[in-house]
Amino acid sequence: MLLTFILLVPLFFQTFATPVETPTRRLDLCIIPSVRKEWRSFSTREKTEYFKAFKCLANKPHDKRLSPNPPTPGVPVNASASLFDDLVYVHSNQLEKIHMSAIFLPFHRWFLNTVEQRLRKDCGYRGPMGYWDWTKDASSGIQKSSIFDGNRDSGLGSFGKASNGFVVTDGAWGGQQVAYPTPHTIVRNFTATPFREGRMQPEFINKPNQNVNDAVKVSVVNDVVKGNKGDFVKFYNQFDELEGFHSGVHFAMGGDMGDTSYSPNDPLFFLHHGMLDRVWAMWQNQHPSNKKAFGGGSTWALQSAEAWKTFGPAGMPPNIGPSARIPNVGMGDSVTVADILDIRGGYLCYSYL
Ligand SMILES: *[C@@H]1O[C@H](CO)[C@@H](O)[C@H](O)[C@H]1NC(C)=O
Ligand SMILES: *[C@@H]1O[C@H](CO)[C@@H](O)[C@H](O)[C@H]1NC(C)=O
Ligand SMILES: [Cu+2]
Repeated sequence: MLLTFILLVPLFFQTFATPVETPTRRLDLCIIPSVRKEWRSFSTREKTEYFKAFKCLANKPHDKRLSPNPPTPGVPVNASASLFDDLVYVHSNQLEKIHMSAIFLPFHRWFLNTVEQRLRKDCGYRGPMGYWDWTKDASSGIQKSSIFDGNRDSGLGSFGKASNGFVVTDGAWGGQQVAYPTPHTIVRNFTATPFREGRMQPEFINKPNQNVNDAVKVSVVNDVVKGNKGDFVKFYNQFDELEGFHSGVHFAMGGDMGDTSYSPNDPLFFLHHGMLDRVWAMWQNQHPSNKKAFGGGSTWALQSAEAWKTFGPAGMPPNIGPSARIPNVGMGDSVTVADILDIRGGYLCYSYL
């Protein structure tokens, strides 16, 4: 204890002696982690502040640092779009590199943190970040979750109506204009059986009748978290099974959430991915050999049914390790996977309640 103190004190002062902000990364101590909590434990005021901050990003001008190389196919950068849209663009830009590949979890951890930092620095947001623990809704049906609240200031909004193309008209984000891939307002078209309804090419699907409410059960999450000791590839293959809780929830929501490239248009994305990041952190905390475990393919195997069968979610070679750089598309810090493996590791500083 005393030794720890002696070692930490000089480090503490050194942190203040060197500039805290650098163009690439911060290396300060994580003394007061920012909190991420379940959406239902936000107060109404906290929910309202959360959406106010997102709307603030949607009212900020385009950030010229956004630098796709190359641009998302068929979707050039729109200089009249907002800072919020820029962040959505970052997610769309490297579709097949950052989904169903080893870097999926690190990229999305970095992405959530980058959005959080923009909410705080550009929009003065001081509240918590959130997650949607869908395991709480598995038995009643996720579409009946109380999170789909239509309140204009504090609600995530409900589902659109068929007669109106499933456009979301209520909640704080209903009617909000987003720019990518083309200007629109968000859509949610729910089905509990997205694979039976062809929302993913059938050649990749092993369980066409999978019901999303079976994929989000607490027992499913427990299996993923408690198993796969020390083996990131095995863990991630089970975590991101195509019919599982990650893709299952996206495709079940349909509309914007069902679009792998542009799903962050719907603020539900950030709560869903908060939960996914939390599940990864739970696995990391389950065993010392899980903490720094990382590896796998660098691009998705969704190019052919054969590649998918061979490689699965953890992706195709060339393989990458912790020194791989997270593609930031000019936005946010440029960091490696190693920098974000610990959510309280200095560069990142948050914790899940
Ligand atoms: C660019 O974004 C603005 C603001 O959302 C929108 O009005 C405009 O139509 C967009 N242009 C294109 C070509 O999509
Ligand atoms: C809504 O989902 C159903 C079933 O998956 C599909 O047939 C329909 O085309 C979708 N409609 C819209 C507007 O997305
Ligand atoms: Cu994604």
